[in-house]
Amino acid sequence: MRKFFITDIHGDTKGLELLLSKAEVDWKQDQLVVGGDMINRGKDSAGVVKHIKQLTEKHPGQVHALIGNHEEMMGNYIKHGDKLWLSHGGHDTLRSFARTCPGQDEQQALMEWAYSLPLYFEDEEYVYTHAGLYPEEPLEQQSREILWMTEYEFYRQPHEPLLSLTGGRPVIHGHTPVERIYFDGVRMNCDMGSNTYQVLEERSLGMVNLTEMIYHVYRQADQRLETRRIGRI
Ligand SMILES: [Mn+2]
Repeated sequence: MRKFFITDIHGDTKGLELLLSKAEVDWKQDQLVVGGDMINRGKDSAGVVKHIKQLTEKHPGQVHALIGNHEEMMGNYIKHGDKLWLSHGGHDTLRSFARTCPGQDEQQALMEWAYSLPLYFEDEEYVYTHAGLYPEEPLEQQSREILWMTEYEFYRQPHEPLLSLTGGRPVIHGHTPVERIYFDGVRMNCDMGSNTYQVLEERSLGMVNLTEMIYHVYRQADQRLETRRIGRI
């Protein structure tokens, strides 16, 4: 059994599909965790959500999807009319859902699934979440503010309280684009800036193989796939 993590897909169905086949995920035994921010910015938000939802239904217990701050914004718009989402690509995402889902009900159900996902997932080795964790709050009582935690805020926390919160397990996350994936023994940021990174050439989607400590990178500018070793710091 191998463990995979992908996060911040941001509407790139093609990248997602290429990485899934490149990683040769064995759906009989491997585990895949999706770290949130499936939607906004890219062209096919609804396609990504639909694909991930299908994977969780086909392989329950093996595929686990988490909420990101972009799904949170969508939920706040749908439930409370909070317009923040619209300035983060919500208009295009609404159109994408309308295109992808034949009926209003299906559209509603797909969106609701995405914004009702849990804040974290844990296994015996790792804790997975979108952006970060507050060491002073128990895992099951984390504030929803963790979805917005900046890399600066998360990485300035000392190691010990964080590891005592997780029972010694490192935290696997996304949220802030990075060009390379590094592991400091406590945290690993796997967001490679899909449809987000300021520098066009650096916009990528990463599929992390935590078992072999490697990651596959799909570079959006030239549509190339690369495999790299996770850096240790
Ligand atoms: Mn993101």
